[in-house]
Amino acid sequence: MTHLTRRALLRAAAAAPVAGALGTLGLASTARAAAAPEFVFKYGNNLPLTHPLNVRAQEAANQIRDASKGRMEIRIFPNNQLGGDTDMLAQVRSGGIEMFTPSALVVSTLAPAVAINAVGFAFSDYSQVWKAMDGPLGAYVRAAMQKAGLESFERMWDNGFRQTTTSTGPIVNAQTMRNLKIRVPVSPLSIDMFKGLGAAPTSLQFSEVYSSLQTHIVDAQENPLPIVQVAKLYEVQKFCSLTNHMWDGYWFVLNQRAWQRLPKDLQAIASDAFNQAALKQRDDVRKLNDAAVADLQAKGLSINRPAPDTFRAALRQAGFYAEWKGRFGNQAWDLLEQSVGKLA
Ligand code: X2X
Repeated sequence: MTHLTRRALLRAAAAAPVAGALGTLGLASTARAAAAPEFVFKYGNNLPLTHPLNVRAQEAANQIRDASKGRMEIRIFPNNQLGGDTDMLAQVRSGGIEMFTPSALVVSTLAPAVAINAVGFAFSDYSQVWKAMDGPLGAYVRAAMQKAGLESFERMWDNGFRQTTTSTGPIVNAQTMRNLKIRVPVSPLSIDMFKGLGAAPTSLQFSEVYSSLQTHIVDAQENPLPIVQVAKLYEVQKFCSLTNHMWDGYWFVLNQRAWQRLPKDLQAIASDAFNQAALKQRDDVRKLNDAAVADLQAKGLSINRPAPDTFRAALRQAGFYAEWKGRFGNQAWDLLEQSVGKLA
């Protein structure tokens, strides 16, 4: 027996129809080890467990465990347990974690093209969004991520149309954005856009948003309503203005080496599970959004609906669209305009 490697023992144990039979050879503990998964993927994200992203990702993880007969396990680390977005992006590239769901805004610090979906006031509704992101624009962006060393599943997950909350007063037009101390994600596009609107934006990781609002390091933030709900931002904000200023989604990205090491059958099981879960998650977010205004009002937020024209005009005047068309390049910009119409 001494020439048998641990790996060979594991294989033998895995092949044994009745693991207990190995007990007679004194291998009971090895047989137990054989039940351990061959592939463990650590998955980090920045959202509370109650967000549909975590609920559906856990379902996908269970499905993968069952369909792979225990060969693959996804371990979820929600709510910035492994660090903020910038930390997790570094970890998924180095292989410290295998999976991460960054917002497109955040991936753009690595692959600038990825933020194209977040151009201000580009998408007007979800039918435009999913046609583009499940179609040519999404394919373009995934190729850009791959060049930067990140694999991704086909289906993007929803974050939502971003809205503006403040502790100071409602945003009713571009004028009321003037000098607003607003937190935005770590993303050049967000910074530039809010500067174009006349505000005074600061980039902070999501892990710092609640406390920076609470201590008035910033007076405002912008996020889709389901995030305002699950992260309880209504506790530290008074006004919510439905600015709908950009659509944001999460890419499910994977460390390239870890993905390539995964046998084809497990790749198929994992991508099927996560792509199906994405569609359910989109539906969850839609339902949450439908009910969110009434819920947030009941929790004390004062809600208003500003018209978009003054914001668009301010961005045009600031040269925002011309600047970002140049940065994204004609090919990406054309793909976006094919979905939403002429922008500038
Ligand atoms: O950081 C944010 O605001 C969030 C939660 O929307 C993102 O992940 C970009």
